Amino acid sequence: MASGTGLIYDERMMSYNLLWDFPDCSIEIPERLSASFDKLKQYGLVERCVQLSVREATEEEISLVHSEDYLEAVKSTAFMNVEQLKSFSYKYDAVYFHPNSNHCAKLSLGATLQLVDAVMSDRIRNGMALVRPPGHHSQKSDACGFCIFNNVAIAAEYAKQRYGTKRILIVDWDVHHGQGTQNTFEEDPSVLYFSWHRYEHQQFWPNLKDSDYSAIGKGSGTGFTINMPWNKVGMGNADYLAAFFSILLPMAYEFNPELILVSAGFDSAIGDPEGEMCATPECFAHLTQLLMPLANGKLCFVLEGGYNLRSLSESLCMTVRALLGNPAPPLIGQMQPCLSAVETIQNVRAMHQPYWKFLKYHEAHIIKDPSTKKLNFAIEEHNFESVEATDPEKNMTMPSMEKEDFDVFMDSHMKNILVLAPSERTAWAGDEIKSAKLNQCLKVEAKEISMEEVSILISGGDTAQLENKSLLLSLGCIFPLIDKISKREVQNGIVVVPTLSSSAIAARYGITIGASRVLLLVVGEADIPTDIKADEKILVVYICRKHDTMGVNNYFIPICWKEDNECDGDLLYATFELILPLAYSHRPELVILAVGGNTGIEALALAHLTQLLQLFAEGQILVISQASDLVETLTSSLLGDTLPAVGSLVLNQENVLMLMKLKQELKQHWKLVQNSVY
Ligand code: Q9C
Ligand code: ZN
Repeated sequence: MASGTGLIYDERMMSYNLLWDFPDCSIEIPERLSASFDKLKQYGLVERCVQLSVREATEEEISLVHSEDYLEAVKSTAFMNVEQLKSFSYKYDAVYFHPNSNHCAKLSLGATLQLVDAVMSDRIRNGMALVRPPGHHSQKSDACGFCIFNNVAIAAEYAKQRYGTKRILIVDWDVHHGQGTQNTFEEDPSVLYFSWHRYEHQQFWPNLKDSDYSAIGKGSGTGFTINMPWNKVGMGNADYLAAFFSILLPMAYEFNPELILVSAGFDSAIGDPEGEMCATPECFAHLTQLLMPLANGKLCFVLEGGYNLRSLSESLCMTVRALLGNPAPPLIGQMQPCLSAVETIQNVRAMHQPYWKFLKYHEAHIIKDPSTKKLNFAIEEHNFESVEATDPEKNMTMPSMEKEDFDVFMDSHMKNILVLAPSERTAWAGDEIKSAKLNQCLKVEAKEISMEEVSILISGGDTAQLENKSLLLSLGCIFPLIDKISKREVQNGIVVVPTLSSSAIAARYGITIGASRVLLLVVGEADIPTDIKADEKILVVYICRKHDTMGVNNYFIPICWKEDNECDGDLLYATFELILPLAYSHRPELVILAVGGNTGIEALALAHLTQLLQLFAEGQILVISQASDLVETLTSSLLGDTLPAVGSLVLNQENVLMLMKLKQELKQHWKLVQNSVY
């Protein structure tokens, strides 16, 4: 299995800059690279990465996307004086040339291809290329928007040609539309291109109709271009997450890419003068971690934009930390997408519905005139006070914030969110099980638990089950694991038990030793005591085949599946549509996943779920498994190994319709569940 995170940085890419007064381009400065690299050093991330060297791309490689004439024209700029450079630059939109531009553009592309080579040949698992010039605006025969050669588009063609890669996902999270990349692949079904971008109904640069949600690709590539236009500024963590849950992730899982290229622009982060968005740096750790279960972990990040040096460097560090396997810090801010974001999401889903089974069952209505819709929303648009009043970061998103104030905000914000990861990743307790993976984990001794100790955890009528001897034995393994996790001596744990009923008591125990909120996800059958169903500190999602709708409320959510279906697809669908939004809203400080023996769900699908649940509580999760044959796979997921794709993703219509109904009931209370205006 490939391991390690590659990092590419080379000072030579700082050797060009703007030589005349040209406000459109003044923000694209060499310090963007050095500031990013310095911050990586400061956080000790550079030495944790595998440093890769840079090379110049060849003309043949450039020609994978660009025309001969354009290549020659760019070459000629190396010998121009300032006047000539100026008039050459003005033939294009928002780009400047310098005598070193050609050399740097070749290094920038070469760095990108080095990263792709290292990932595709399994020398590393994933990586980040710090490059300039950026690439995603550049076209076959045009420079544009600070971009000269389209690094990511060429990388995709290169991977297809050199490695026979059949499905490539490009995630363009830069705040501008990568129209150059879109144009390259608009008729190509082997490349799924996703871009979100500031759009403001075409008022924002590059002001193209083709950046709207209605541009979905052409010919056999129809359905393989996904545009998410943001029609308001101020989009934040909840909006970005909602876009991933509602659109990108379901489509990406269905597409099943062999490689993911990320056009990683950080002008979509808070404080950026171009984007004017509000996502905080740790949001990029979450977005990264959400992509890591895909493509067998083969992720290549390539820098695009990002013009607030502080925000750029912090966000980039968060991304690299995630690539290295560190759990993401919890996200701040109110977990509610704004109305404008939800309108965009609904329109994109409606456009793509004919092409993707994961989108097939949704509201297919397009909202043409957004101003006439005013439904169901507490927040109509971001008003910069949507961060909770109790948050010390209140008002952080003021667009007029001075640089000094912004740095003060960032200093305190980063100090608040960064915690030291436990030195040990995974612990286990219980009887010996044959599992090679468990040998890589810390064994924790079980302890004796008395009935009295347990009976104070659950009230009244539910104590009867405590007579059960095996329950006490199970808890004797579970409690020490939760102790270790909560003391941060380990990050996560796994245990095999005969009955899942211990899981509800485990959740309560987590609360008593200090977690403010727990997420308990049960897949299989378990007795959930009434007082735990009613406990607002414990969000219980209970996925089963038998109906247990007693005591349903916003904190006890049964998802009852129809008998005799295989449910791998349904489980993933439920994960994106419901479980992840619920969990982000609840903000658990401990996650407990309990899985039964005969759930009809493949181990691999459960492993994906296990990996995704590590997005919460800084990865503090306890897996309670009824079946010992799941242990190897689930432990591997807890250890952060890469996962193969889930085999078949069949959706059962009945289950999907049931989920949609459930969403309708829950969205009033759990706002992140809402992804249509209805
Ligand atoms: N009045 C990247 O982020 N702005 N490029 C032009 C015209 C150009 C951004 C404004 C922004 C280019 C890679
Ligand atoms: Zn950009």
